[in-house]
Amino acid sequence: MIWNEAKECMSRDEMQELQGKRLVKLVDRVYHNVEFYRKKMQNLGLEPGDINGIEDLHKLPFTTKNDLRDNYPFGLFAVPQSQIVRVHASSGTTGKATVVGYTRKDIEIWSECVARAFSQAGLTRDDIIQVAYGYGLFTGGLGAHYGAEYLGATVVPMSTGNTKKLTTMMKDFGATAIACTPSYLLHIAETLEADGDLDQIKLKAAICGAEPWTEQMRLQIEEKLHIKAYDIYGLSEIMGPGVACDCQYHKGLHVYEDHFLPEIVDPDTLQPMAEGETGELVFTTLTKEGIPLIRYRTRDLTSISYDKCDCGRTLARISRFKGRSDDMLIIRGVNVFPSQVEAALLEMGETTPYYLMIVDRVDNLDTLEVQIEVDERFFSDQIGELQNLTKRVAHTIQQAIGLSVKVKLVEPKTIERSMGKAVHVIDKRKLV
Ligand code: DLL
Repeated sequence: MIWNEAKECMSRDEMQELQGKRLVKLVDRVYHNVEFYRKKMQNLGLEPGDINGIEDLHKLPFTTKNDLRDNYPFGLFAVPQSQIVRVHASSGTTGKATVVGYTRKDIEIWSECVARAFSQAGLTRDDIIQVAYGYGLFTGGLGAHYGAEYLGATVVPMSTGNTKKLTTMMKDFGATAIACTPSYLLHIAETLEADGDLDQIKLKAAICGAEPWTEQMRLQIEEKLHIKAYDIYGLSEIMGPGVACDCQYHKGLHVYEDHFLPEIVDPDTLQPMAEGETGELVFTTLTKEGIPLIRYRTRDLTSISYDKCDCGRTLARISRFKGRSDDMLIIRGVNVFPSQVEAALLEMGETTPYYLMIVDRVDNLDTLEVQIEVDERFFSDQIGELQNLTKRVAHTIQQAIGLSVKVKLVEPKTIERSMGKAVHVIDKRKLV
């Protein structure tokens, strides 16, 4: 059992003392090893000696996703590349990915955090866990995998894509838990239902995250599959899955704040907000070696509370997410920025810059259609050319965002012009 009273039930004073000590060390480390932070601190007239505890956190500069992109690929790493044992990457706001690196110790702490999350979901070494997050540069698959192994459970590394095989193995292996996105789990549930297999499975828990979902959707999953579903949160820049997870009381997600120091700030003024108020979640990684980040702006909107949970944990709790303060979409678990589509179209130069992304959910799977205006001549007698261009555009967008898309080329002036900010996205998904 990974449940660790020493870490998860500390008094607030003890936790803050631990965080303060770790913060002091972290600031010293980044100042001496990461030019980006040294310069940022020097510009603010700060030296490591000015940071003596978490009461000094507000003096430190913020970090954004763009800072990672500007220092692509390894510019923010705080250790020589020889100490990095793995990299992961996620989408940036334009073409370049944001790359993160892990030392051996980072992987160990990450695995422990995910194991703590699984443990909160009641899982132990006796469980058989199917990991159905994508494996690869995305942190979901390997993150959940290492956490499940750390717990001592039996891991079935399914990844995504072959639902029939997944449901067959779920039955044959007697899987007791699954880790995947909530929308994919609903799709899996429907597949089981359609095949009349719902009573053939031994599933008891699901650990779902990587995309926004509602409490109603969690209850729907529980009811359909007769299981308990838990909400796991994380982001690649901070680590991956396992930054926070809810427990059996579902009263917010416990943040593993011995490693990730949370703050809530006003996304416009960047001023700290009071307990219970909704704002942007910001994290400082207290123990990361590979790519430690100071006051990283997640863009995720939530609130925080510090009172003790019914489960006994005293860890800070964040409420279910209320959206983002930027325009990032999460489609089939993949982070997509409209600006990526725009940049790809502009670079291609064969269409107009007028486009509209329509996101929907069909049979619990996200779909993306991109409508783009093209020159009138394609609609006269050049049907073949229109089809060829459609294929080329689809390929270009697919390469840019890493997701298959349906492209519909439309005549000039079809897409509604906006008086204010251009509307590039219609998100029809209803998070039931
Ligand atoms: O999605 C890591 C992850 C994998 C988390 C598997 C949970 C399970 P990124 O691809 O970097 O990392 O995307 C991070 O996804 O800033 C949120 O906007 C969103 N997100 C992640 N978990 C949740 C959740 C992974 N439980 C971005 N609820 C984050 C709502 C979530 N949004």
